[in-house]
Amino acid sequence: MTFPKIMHGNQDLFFNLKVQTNPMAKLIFPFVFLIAFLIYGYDDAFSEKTITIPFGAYNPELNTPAKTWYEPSLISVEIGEKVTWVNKDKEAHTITSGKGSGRFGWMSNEFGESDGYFDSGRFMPNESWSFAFDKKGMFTYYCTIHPWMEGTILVQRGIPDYPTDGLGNRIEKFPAIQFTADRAIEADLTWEPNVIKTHEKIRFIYQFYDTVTDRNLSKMSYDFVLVQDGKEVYRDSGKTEIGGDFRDYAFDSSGPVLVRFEKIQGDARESAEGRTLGGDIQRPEQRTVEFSTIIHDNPDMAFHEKVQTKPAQRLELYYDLMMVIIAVPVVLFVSLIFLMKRKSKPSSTKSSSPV
Ligand SMILES: [Cu+2]
Repeated sequence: MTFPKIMHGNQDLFFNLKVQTNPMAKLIFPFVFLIAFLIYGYDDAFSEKTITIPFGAYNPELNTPAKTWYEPSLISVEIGEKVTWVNKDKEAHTITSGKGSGRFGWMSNEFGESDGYFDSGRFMPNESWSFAFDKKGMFTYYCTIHPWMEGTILVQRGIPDYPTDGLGNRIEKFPAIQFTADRAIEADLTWEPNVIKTHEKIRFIYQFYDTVTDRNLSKMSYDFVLVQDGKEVYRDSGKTEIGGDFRDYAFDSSGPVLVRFEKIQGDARESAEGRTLGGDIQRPEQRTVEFSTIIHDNPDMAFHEKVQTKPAQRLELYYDLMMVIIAVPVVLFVSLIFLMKRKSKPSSTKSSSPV
């Protein structure tokens, strides 16, 4: 379990101060949630799959509550994963690899053909039988007693339970860190879930740091780019806010992916960092960092999540708002003192010059 580096040093003092003010708190709480999720939200990648033989499977007429002979009749598992069949019918059945007779084949004395990969033998009502698949492929099976009962198991390459880079090397800890070519900026990147599957919402969370001062750099503009098979599948420009920034994305296809940040720079007008890290960058390619990882096929084929979102609200507006809220009273207060001093001066000269 790795703890994400969201804040550096005195940054969290600033963070806490901001949380106490109401509109800011509303926006920062999702970030706090996010951090909590990162720490506790590890989900188990490996689980055992169960297939039920429903009541009525013994009857090929389909006039029983059974809608399929094996429920579900098609599932996808990973290599090494165990599948358990539970007999909820009133008769004994078998799980035998090979080809069944089809719905009506039994009428013409076809009883299916076993291929010898696996065979449960007869197992009785309320009993179960398990098999761990050790090779990739599509495997059909049937019941030797009721050959119209057919099912299919799709066995896919295993998904590691740890994150890797694009070459399959294990990423030991998050955030992953990269530096720009000019060594001016450190980019920290975490993604959740750590192991990425297709059709599932992935959250990329990142921060930029000044390599000299180790300060968290807010208000840095950048392009966030995802590249798969040499093609850009997503591009969005953004600006880091307090504590960093994030993007959500769901991948359609599996394979290696590049997560790239381009043209990372500050705004010269806005901050001291801006002057050193922003302004006129001669060669924007010097301000690119690239991370890589692998997208795995989602074994849950019924699952589709279409997400391509970015933070709904920008903190920037609130920065400006805070500036007004703080700056206006300060200016008023200072000018009030100034006015009082000016008023007191002429009155003193008046009284001291009666002649
Ligand atoms: Cu059977």
